[in-house]
This record gives sequence, C-alpha cells and structure tokens, in this order.
Amino acid sequence: MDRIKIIDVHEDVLANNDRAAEALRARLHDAGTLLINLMSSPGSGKTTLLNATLDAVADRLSIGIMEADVDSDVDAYSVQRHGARAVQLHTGGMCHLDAAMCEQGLRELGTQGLDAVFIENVGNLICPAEFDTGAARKVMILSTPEGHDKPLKYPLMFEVSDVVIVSKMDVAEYFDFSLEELERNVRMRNPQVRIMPLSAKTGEGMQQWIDWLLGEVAAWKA
Ligand SMILES: Nc1nc2c(ncn2[C@@H]2O[C@H](COP(=O)(O)OP(=O)(O)O)[C@@H](O)[C@H]2O)c(=O)[nH]1
Ligand SMILES: [Mg+2]
Repeated sequence: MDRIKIIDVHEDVLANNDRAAEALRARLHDAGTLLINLMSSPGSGKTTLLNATLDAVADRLSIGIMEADVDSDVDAYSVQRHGARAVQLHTGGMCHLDAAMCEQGLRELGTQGLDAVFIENVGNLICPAEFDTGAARKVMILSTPEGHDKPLKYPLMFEVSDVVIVSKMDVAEYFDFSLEELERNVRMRNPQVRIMPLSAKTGEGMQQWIDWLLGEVAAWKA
C-alpha cells in the first residue's frame, strides 16, 4: 500500500505569527512595557493571582490586563476592581491568542504609562503553548488539584514557560500532590525553569513571585 502523505499546513500559520510576535516584542521593548503571557487550565487561579499581584504592587507598578475568553467579561471587571487598566478579548471560539489578536488588544488598552501588561490567556494547557503572542515572558500556573503528572501529559506548555507557578498550595495535602514529583517532571522538560509554589489565598510564597515581577520589569526597562 502507498504511504499516505502528511502535509503540515500548520507551519506557515506559525511562521507568520512568529514574525508578528517578534515585531510586537521589539516595539514593547522600546516602549518599556513588559508583556507577560499567563497560561493555565480553567480554574487554576489566574484571576485570583492577578488580583493578589495588583494589590501587592499597587504603589509600585501600573499594570494593564488583557483578559481572553471565549465569552463573558467577569474577569476583566474583577481585575479592574483591583486597579488594573483592563480590556476583554473575545476569541470567537478560538482556544488561544495569537500576536495579531494581542496587538489589537494592546491598541484598545493603550500601553502609555503601563510598566507591565498581563495576558490572561484562554484556559487551556495545549493551544496557548503553541502561539507566540509577542509577550516577553511566559508564565504558567499549575494548581495542586490538577495533579503533579501534568508535565508528562502537556509537555510543551512546561517547555515554553519561564516560570511555573504551583498554585493552591494551601490545599495540596487534600489532593495527594507531591511538589517533589512535580519538580522532577517539570525539570525533565525544562531544566532552567523557575518553579514557584504559592497560595494567592493565604499569601504563602507570594513574595518570590512579586520579587520576580519587579526584577523583570526593571530589567526590561534598563
Ligand atoms: N484554596 C485556594 N483556592 C484558590 C486559590 N487561587 C484560586 N482559588 C480558587 O479557584 C477558583 C478559580 O480561580 P480563578 O482565579 O477564577 O481561576 P482562573 O479560571 O484560572 O482565572 C476560585 O474559586 C478561586 O477562589 C488558592 O491559592 N487557594
Ligand atoms: Mg480567570
């Protein structure tokens, strides 16, 4: 039997997106605004972490947030109440943001005067990992109820991230979650990554995250 030919139509789309993302990153560098792509499964604690972060840096950083969802605007109102300049992006069913969507969102948001902008990406551990949004840093959250085996199942997300936040540490014991096993599973894929266990609810571990953010913003502007 003839071998079936496989054509990778995905490649061109990704190459065009990479060019747009690179150009956006350069513009944001000139503007001194650090764009951070925050990714995770739905419900792992992105909005809760953003709100706690906004409260912690209120007198030090001006922050913008682009909320991406298939529908609704509840998260945008939530972060706005905590002091962020916010816009809601509806992806029309798409499971991720790409550089063009991100650029459009930034135009609406306006980056003037903002030290950092977070993208709260669509809740999903697969598609957002594939698309460069133009962000300078990629941060993913894994919550303890999701389990320490997730790096084995969704390796790309863990490979592309600069920081893995392990959220909901306050309830880790109820989910047989092992931080040591998670670290081992993550390091297999990404030896350089920063791993930050924390709870946005109790504040445990938040300081290293805030220190990292302040350091990255300062370095981006330098
Ligand atoms: N126990 C605990 N619950 C949390 C923590 N962070 C978030 N949650 C809860 O997890 C649920 C989903 O959080 P949310 O921030 O909306 O997740 P998102 O969908 O990733 O934005 C909410 O009920 C939060 O109160 C945490 O650190 N500890
Ligand atoms: Mg949210």
